[in-house]
Amino acid sequence: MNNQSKELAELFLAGNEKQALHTVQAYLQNHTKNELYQHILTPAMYWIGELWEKNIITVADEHLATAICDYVVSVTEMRKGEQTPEQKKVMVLGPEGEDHYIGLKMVASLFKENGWEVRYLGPNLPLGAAIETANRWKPDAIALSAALVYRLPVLKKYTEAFRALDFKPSVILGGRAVAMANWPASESEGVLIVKELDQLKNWIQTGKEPDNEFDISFG
Ligand code: B12
Repeated sequence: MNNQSKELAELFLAGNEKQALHTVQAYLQNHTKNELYQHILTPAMYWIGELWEKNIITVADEHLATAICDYVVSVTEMRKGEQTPEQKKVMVLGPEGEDHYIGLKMVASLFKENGWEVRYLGPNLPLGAAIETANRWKPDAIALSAALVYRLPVLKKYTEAFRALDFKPSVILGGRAVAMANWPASESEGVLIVKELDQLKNWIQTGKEPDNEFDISFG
């Protein structure tokens, strides 16, 4: 982990919201938001996860750190891009049972920065509610996140349901569990499996799909 991530993680754990925001804003003067999310905040939170797993910090420390991370992501989020009739739309959500949502917020922020209209529906959204909103709003894409490997079957269920919609939205899958999965490649037309935010940004800007060595089997 780099020094900036460590410094920020320590500020999160110390509950130092003001200094954390200051550090992030200074970093953003010569880096992109994508770099901040992927290279600074994500390693900081992963490190906090390790400290938590090893009982070096308590669950309360982790909650405090997460709340401050959530706060800095919200403050640094910026809407850019004109509202046009052709503006693309994305729905961003976590499936039922999934409580982790900082990554999802980063994804929503990246879409907004690139001029997409975003409906951020948060984590733990029942499938029926997601389908109902999708049918009403008809997004071009639906982005889903899973942090825990045992969530992958639920992710598969949501993906299949979204791909069965008559307007065929692209389904984008990401998150720690998805990045760690290493299953045999198979046909998954219209489903994009994204390991990190750089790949998402590239897809948003160029339409180029990630060239990962693995894929998730939907067979
Ligand atoms: C904070 C936290 C929590 C908080 C979440 C609150 C919140 N607001 O999100 C709370 C306390 C609720 C929680 C609960 C649990 N957690 Co937790 N949690 C974490 C922690 C410390 C940080 C998560 C985080 O914010 N990471 C930072 C974000 C930015 O990373 P990310 O989600 O991976 O996102 C990045 C990419 O993956 C990508 N991305 C993410 N989503 C998407 C989607 C798309 C479409 C795309 C393109 C990209 C993308 O973008 C991000 C940018 O880099 C992690 C540690 C870790 N390694 O992540 C543990 C961790 C994930 N949790 C863990 C566990 C075990 C749990 C619990 C089961 C604990 C328990 N016994 O109750 C529960 C399960 C809750 C549930 N039902 O989902 C374990 C999982 C271990 C495993 N074997 O899989 C971890 C790894 C901690 C650990 N080291 O043990 N957790």
